[in-house]
Amino acid sequence: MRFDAITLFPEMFDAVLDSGITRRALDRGLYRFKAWNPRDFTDDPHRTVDDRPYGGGPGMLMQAEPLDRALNAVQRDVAADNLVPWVVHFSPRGRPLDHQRVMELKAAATSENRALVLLCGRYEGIDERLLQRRVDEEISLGDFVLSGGELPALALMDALIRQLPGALNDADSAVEDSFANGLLDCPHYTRPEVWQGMGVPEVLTSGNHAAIAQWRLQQSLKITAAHRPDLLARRGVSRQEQNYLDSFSKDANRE
Ligand code: 9D3
Repeated sequence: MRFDAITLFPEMFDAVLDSGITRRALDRGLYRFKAWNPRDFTDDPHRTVDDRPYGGGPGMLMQAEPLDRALNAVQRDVAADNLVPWVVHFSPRGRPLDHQRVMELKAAATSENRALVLLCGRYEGIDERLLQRRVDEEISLGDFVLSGGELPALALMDALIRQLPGALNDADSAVEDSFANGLLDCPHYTRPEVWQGMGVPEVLTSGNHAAIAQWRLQQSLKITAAHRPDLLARRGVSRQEQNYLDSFSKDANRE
């Protein structure tokens, strides 16, 4: 898999890609990454990449031309790897990212020979004409204001890289099921068995693996129903799971 980021802050990517699972996956050759700075595609002495908005208003915009040239350079470079760019613009107006879209982008990258090109805006945004010409898809991280597209681009990379075969060790893999099965994670406990007077649910120290699996599923259902009923509605529940949920609400009514 290949990622190319167009960004005024390439250093931000080093910080994340140099640690943890993303670093190990890079060392294992599971993906490649290049950052491209639009400033390197200017031709004035000040290396200007921004200007004031037509119509007035606060702030500055990223100009189309340096980004267009950077995208041309990326296109040429990825073509040498027999890849075609898929340009993702990170923007507050984009579609909120979720696990399903992460998996679809992984499929596009691996089976359709796409290089994922991550276009990161700064300031108030990017000249609309560049977006119209060059962008395939717009992605948001959610309804809150960030200072630019770099952190969302890194979030997508992290989510995607950990899904690549060989990225996770056995120790990490167990952590995987949570969103993949559409439920939130169950609570976890580690040593000591009593901490500040608080114990661990008895079933977890029982050694009864079937009972433990059932407890964890029940907890996941209960937590998902309480915190994110929208996830349950989207995923649907089996007959067995519905029975659990009904018994939780009966318990709650008795309290
Ligand atoms: C505060 C300025 N906003 C209204 C006048 C517009 C605005 C422009 C640029 C708001 C944020 C940004 C920078 N954000 C991103 O580039 C961004 C983002 C985000 O802010 N939230 C969630 N997902 C994303 S993806 C890219």
